[in-house]
Amino acid sequence: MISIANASPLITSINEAFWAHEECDDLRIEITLENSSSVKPEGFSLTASRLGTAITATIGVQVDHAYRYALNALATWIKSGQTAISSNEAPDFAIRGVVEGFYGKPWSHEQRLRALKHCGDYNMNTYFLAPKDIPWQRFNWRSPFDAAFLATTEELIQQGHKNAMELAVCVSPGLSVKYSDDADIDAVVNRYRQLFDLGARHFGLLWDDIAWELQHEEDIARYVSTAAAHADFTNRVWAKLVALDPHVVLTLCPMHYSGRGNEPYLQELGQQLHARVNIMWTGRSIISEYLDISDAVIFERTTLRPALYWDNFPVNDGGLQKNLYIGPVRGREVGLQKYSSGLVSNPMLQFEMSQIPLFTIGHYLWNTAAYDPDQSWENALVYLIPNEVDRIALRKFLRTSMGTAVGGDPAPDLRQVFRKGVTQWRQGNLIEAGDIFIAAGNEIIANHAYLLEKEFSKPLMISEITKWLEKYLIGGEVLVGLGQVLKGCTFNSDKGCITGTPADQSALEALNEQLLEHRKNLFGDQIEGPINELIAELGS
Ligand code: LOG
Repeated sequence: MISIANASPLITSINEAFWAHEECDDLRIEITLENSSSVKPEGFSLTASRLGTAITATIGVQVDHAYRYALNALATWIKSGQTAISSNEAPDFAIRGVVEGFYGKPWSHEQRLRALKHCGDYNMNTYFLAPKDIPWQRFNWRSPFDAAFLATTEELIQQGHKNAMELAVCVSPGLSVKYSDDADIDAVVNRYRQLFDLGARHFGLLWDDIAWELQHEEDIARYVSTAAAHADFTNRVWAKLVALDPHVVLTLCPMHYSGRGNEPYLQELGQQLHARVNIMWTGRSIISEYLDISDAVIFERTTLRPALYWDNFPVNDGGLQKNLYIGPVRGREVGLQKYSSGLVSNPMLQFEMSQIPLFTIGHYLWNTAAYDPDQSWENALVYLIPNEVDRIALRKFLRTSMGTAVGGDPAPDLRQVFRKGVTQWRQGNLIEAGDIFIAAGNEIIANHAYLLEKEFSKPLMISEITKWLEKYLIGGEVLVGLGQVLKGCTFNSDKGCITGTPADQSALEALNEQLLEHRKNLFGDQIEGPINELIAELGS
């Protein structure tokens, strides 16, 4: 039972939605609200203590939705089993969240509803809805949203509010817009007004992945550059939008969204664009291994506002579909929030798997200095896979694809296997070396079978990674094969190298071929690399 005194309607709905998901039936939780002046915007103060099954908590917030972050902290503390807590926290980044902006099959409505709840759990506050391959987004943007779209979007907006999340629906007119045409301004504003009426207050206008040159005679006559057209069009939209409500937020994705941050387009756009419009930026590259302060400073000087990062991690669309980016986010600098208005992550096509990196991104955005990628990753698994045996099993698989997009070792455990195995074979202990690989391979084969059991507690996760699980099994079999070949070879101690028959060599080649044939990536190059070396050695 949870009772809360003096709550606003928003806090009440956040409270109800939150405890509907938490298992705390045996607890009596009493929460007192105080309007605390000691907390920062979006921060909270929380003191709580436990006496048997009775929990008494006092929460202070400046803005209502921050109450959700206090509840997250309260629930974490309850699970920790400690008897008292006293904390006063606030997020580092102002805008924290997701941009569903990838090419390919968008997330479903059900997934989005769940995403909004998850993002609330990750202390995020913003969800940009910007799926690329859906007609309403980039192709028929001139027509108003239809009733079916509005109905599902209203549900998303409300689910967002219950979870401290703002849904920012985006419009991408760039493929066919006539910048000088007022009718096109009205078309965009009409859509925003429809969303505004549903309760939306943050809107997106995206100019990414479009033609760089002006297309229409009227536009060429009116504008000196595409940047000038983008600034003018957006400013005209902004003027109408802000007339609806002075507190609205507009975020723009520029046409040049990656690079050094001092490109002429960005400079022109930044100088002409209304100061309150956010500009997105993916950093130095489309997929940036690092997002750092020195680049952020250049961007801010150029565009006269801090970057709102569109972070293309862990996205795996287009040519990246063979990869699963399921490691923690890395390479985002401590303190970056001082030079940035926020960061939103473009996730993978795989909704369930995306939750792992997103959880870690939530940690980073809340407190960059305290962010520990490896620890946060382990916490993500505890949050997502409560069953411990299943978690351990899935963890073994996950640790064969820890992501290379933002650094980190793709297969850290397998690296250790190869270190041990290769050390043995260099010393001439081929039987021991072979056994190491056979054991590792058999462990993978058994774990693969376990993950595919009907009773596995996370079937949705498994169904997203079927193709990678095929590769996982192949990897296990190849390791066993490698071990068997090694055990049949001899060590020539004069030359200090392994000798084998041509049949051994072609057996190894066949094993490598098996791995290469499968189109999904797993294990980094941990297996192929050493096998190739061994093939060369046998032939020398
Ligand atoms: C697209 C994005 C896509 C991503 C990764 C931005 C601003 N736009 O290169 O929709 O998911 O790359 O492929 C993009 O990043 N353009």
